[in-house]
Amino acid sequence: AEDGYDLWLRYRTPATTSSALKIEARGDTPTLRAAGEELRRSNFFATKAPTILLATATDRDVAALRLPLAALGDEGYRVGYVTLGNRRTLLVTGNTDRGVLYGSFALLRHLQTGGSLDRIDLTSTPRVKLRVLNHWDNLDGVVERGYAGASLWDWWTLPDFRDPRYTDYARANASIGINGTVLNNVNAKADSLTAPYIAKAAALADVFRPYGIKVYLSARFSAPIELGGLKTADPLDPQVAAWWKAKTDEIYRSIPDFGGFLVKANSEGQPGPRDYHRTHADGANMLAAAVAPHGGIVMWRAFVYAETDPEDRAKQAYTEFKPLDGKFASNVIVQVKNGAIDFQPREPFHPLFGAMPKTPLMIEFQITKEYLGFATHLAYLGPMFAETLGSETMQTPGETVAKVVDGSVEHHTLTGMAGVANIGRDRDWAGSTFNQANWYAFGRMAWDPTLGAAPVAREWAAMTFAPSPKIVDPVVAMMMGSREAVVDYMTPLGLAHVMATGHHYGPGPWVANLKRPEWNPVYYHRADKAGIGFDRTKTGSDAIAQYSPALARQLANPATTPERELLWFHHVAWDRRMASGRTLWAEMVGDYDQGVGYVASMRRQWDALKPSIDSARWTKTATYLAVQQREAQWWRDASLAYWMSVNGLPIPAGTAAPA
Ligand code: GCW
Repeated sequence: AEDGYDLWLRYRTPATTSSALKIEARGDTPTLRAAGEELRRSNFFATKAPTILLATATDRDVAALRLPLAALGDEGYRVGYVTLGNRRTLLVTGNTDRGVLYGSFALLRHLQTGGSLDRIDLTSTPRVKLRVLNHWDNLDGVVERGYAGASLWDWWTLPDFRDPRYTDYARANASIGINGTVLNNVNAKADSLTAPYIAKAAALADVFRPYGIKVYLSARFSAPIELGGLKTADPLDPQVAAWWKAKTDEIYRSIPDFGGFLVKANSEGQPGPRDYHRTHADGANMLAAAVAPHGGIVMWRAFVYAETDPEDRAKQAYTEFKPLDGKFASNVIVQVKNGAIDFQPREPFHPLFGAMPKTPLMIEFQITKEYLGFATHLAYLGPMFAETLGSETMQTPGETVAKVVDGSVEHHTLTGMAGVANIGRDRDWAGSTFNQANWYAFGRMAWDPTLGAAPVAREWAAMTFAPSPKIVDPVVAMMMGSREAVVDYMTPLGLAHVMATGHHYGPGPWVANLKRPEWNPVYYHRADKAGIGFDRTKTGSDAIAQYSPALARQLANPATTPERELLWFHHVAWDRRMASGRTLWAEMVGDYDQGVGYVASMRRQWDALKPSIDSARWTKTATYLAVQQREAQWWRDASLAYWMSVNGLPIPAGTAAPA
């Protein structure tokens, strides 16, 4: 039965056998073997059976063709027909085995999406260097903010047992170009750096290596105290630096191509250099020195906010990091969240993008839907990724977040995109079929941040279901508006962080009694009798001053602030006139309603697809859509009831009809 295990790697049409497929690989490396095996899994080549040649640019026959391969770099590929000794051959090539592997997956994608076998001309090079999943997996198997079962890593049976599922995980990632994985939670335990866990990580690295995937670990900054028995973890203490160097050398003895460390420091209770009155650069550079001789890197997170700091939480990362621009070692990349607060259904882009020209910045997206309805709500995140990546920083002409991330603005070569994984041990990996699309879209957009959300959704739908417009069109139509629907029924018009406390599931805009003020939803929406929204202009927290002067000028005025971000930047009167002519209050009510209505329309579209989709995947999705509709209504009704208790206004006529 279809249970979603195969993800988008379904090679089912045409349903013939692949016995006639001729594949020749030049060289016998694990990566070329993986490429050949992948092609052999498919049924695509039976009828015409061209010879497929997997070979790198250094192969004598390939070199003789004098193809312009240099520009492909060390991960790009070229797939197309060539004539070799009078024989028409489908050549899959690149400068490295990894290029050939990515080319093999591109070939499969071409055929899975209905491309013809006769005309093939696929060339691509990734625009971003580090395309990395962040697993928030704890060593006890619990995944923080994970909604797809326990951790995929079975620490109990590693390193001896290498579950074949680890290989399937690597295949799925390689198919979308992901080339790194951080195995453990950023809320890290020092134990992950002990010898037994290094051996377990090494076993996973062995499985992933042929697929071009490097392993990284989250490092707990206080590990020298906890594991090394030192009195301090002060990054400027020579003993501390020596401990990290020795630890790093130990890791590289087991994992020669270890990628490096990811660090969450001085945030939400995690230890860090600030505990010793050192800067984040001091901390990052100390670790960077330890991994540098091995070619490793440090991904240092900018997600910081301190308990003692009364500053607007949205400002704290910039306040702390902007002055450190130019102070980081060359193998450090600062990892900046999507959103100055925290992965909300919609946040304006983070003000650090464009503000630290001397420092490579990678973006961190959350693929798991902590704030967007967990596993059950259907929310395709492609449009959210694209919206952020396409945001104009207005620092230099034409500068977008994507161009900061891909290094083109400041000519950085260390570039990256991280995605907090939504993967667990569920049969379907991600908790639902449509959640798989978010994993897929993350990988594809990390490879090329300029790919649009819709083309990526089309690929995914064709591969996941079937390449028929009768299926792809409605599925893509459902997906494309789904994230906006979540924004509408949860956080319309720039609201944020109004979710219930702790787990973040369901509405909680009334919550006001948590011990840290900046955890309370009332801190974010600031609704009162007069109006609603967080004033981030000069009369408020002045967070807008962290953007470029040109953008800050726009955001200073509610009239020139995009309405979708209005309440993020301004405290606005309930009766303010919106572009639609409605009052703010009527607009809000209309948005909540529209979100609920969208879910109802997705259910109708899905119902119509019943005859075209296998029953297991159809039924699970249909059930989840019913849950989503019930909960969208809950969000709307609970939120409106609360706002009405604050503003005393009635529901405007013609809106919020009970569904
Ligand atoms: O989004 C918040 C989450 C925490 C998470 C933290 C972070 C890993 O609620 O669960 O901790 O952000 O990104 O560090």
